[in-house]
Amino acid sequence: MLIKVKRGWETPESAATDEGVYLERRQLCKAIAAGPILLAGGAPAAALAAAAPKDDPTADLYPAPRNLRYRVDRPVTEEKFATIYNNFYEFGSHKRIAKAAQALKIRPWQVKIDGMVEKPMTIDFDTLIRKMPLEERVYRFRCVEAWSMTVPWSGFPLKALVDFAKPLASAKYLEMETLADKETMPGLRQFWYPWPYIEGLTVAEATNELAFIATGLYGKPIPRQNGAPLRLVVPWKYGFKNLKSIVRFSFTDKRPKTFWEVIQKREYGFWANINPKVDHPRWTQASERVLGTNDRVPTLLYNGYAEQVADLYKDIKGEKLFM
Ligand SMILES: Nc1nc2c(c(=O)[nH]1)N[C@H]1C(S)=C(S)[C@@H](COP(=O)(O)O)O[C@H]1N2
Ligand SMILES: [Mo]
Repeated sequence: MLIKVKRGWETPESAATDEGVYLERRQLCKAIAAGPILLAGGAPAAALAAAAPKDDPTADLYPAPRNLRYRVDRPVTEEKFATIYNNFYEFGSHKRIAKAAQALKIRPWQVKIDGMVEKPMTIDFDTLIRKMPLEERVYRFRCVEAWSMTVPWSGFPLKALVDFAKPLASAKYLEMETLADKETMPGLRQFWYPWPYIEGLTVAEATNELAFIATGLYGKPIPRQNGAPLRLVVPWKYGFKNLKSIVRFSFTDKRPKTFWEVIQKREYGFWANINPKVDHPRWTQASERVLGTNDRVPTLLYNGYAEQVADLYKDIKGEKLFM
């Protein structure tokens, strides 16, 4: 039994996470069908919790305390769907890469922090994570291909890493890079893709309260197929911005050339903010299929996070913000 120091936003029942509670919550949501739903409490959560992999050196950090500020009025996607239907082109350009991704070597894992920072460094993931304030957040997630899910990520605000990195005032963007390892990633043989997978945010976006680095999923260390040991989560942007298995955070004054932008700039831009009224050139973005169900639901502006992020864009003119 883990004893944790309670933070202000923590309630007793939020200290543990498990699929059972989510399932129960799902039923609850179906029954109520409208309005914000409180997290199910009172279930013997700890007793139901699935075990974290014992050989993971961060296993003791999970489940992280849930931050109740970040919850949504949608049922949480069942773990089995979020962990078998994935996009991770390094392991193949289709959705069934979970098995192949088990080849990913996640220890030792070095993270480089460089570019326009006070002091460039390379830090071991296990050292880094223990310097960061871990919590759990339930977020919506919307892929540009018009499927969506709702999952509990564990991790820390990207802002905590930015503060730790101490960028210079001249830095305007944060460029991030995924591991590119030919030995374990068969997708890299598809040489026409511009490896490594690069993504980027403005520093203002990176320090927005919603920008999150996930190290866990469903109250356990994050599975390889979902981007172990650390991946970006920016829920107001299309899925492809949420790069996986990050090895480098680099501060720069030049806008990064992102992976999908290099492949097809007319379809996948730098900003990629979610907007149901701005269609993809080849399909509508008005609605989305809910992963693991036959439901289609309307897509929301900024994926439902306008309150937190709309201000970031109010002074930006002449940019394709929703592409
Ligand atoms: N390195 C890397 N990160 C990636 C991708 C990828 O192919 N490679 N695919 C992206 C896309 S298109 C989506 S929708 C999400 C999927 O995340 P999930 O598999 O955890 O649901 O990962 C994103 N991050
Ligand atoms: Mo995606």
